Amino acid sequence: MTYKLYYWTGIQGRGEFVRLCLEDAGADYVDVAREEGDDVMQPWLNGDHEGPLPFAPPFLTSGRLVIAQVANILHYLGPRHGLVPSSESRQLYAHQLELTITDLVAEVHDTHHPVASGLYYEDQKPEAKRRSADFRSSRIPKYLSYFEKAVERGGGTHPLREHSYVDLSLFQVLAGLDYAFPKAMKAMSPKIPRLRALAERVAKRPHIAAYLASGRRLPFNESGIFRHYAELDA
Ligand SMILES: N[C@@H](CCC(=O)N[C@@H](CS)C(=O)NCC(=O)O)C(=O)O
Repeated sequence: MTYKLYYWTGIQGRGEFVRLCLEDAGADYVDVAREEGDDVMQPWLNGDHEGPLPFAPPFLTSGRLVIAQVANILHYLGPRHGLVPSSESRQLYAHQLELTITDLVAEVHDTHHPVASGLYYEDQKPEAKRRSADFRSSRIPKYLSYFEKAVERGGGTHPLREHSYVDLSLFQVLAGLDYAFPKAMKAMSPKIPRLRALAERVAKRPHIAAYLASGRRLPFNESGIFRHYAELDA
């Protein structure tokens, strides 16, 4: 069965967390908007389809299923592709960690759009600067120390004691934060050795290494979630 992933073209965005899972699994999938354009998603968002109604991309179809919300999509894909442990308690913990990553991603978005998503960055620069200063000094350390501790508790290499979709998402979080806030992340790095090692291992996984070297992996840019504005990393 071929999965269909729906996500905005031109950016990694939140779709990338799903792509990394599909790529690592070697799953058969189509990145539909990249083939047919962003307009292909509109009927789904307007509710012109049967079944569950997605609020926003990314969403995934699998046969008759329509699944939205990154953490929910990964909660569905994980057990099907051996990317989460089999016990209920471990799956709940994986989902909990992924929801925490979702919270972090929303805060990353708000560093450059603290007032309104519908306004340009240029229309909210003073607020973005203020928000980013707090994000760098308080939120990056709090989130990354938490995930570092989770890896430590999982035995030192994975939060779930084995490779899982959470590892893939943590790789993406570090890659994105390194791009957006290189100075802050340089200062943070000595405090997160286990997370750094985890990200290096993920990048070397054969399917992930092949994906990262492919044209399917778009570069980060200033339209996505993780944006580099030097003034926000000052
Ligand atoms: N919590 C959702 C957030 C989804 C989301 O905000 N998607 C963005 C693109 S990255 C979007 O298109 N939002 C439209 C909107 O919020 O109006 C998830 O993790 O999937």
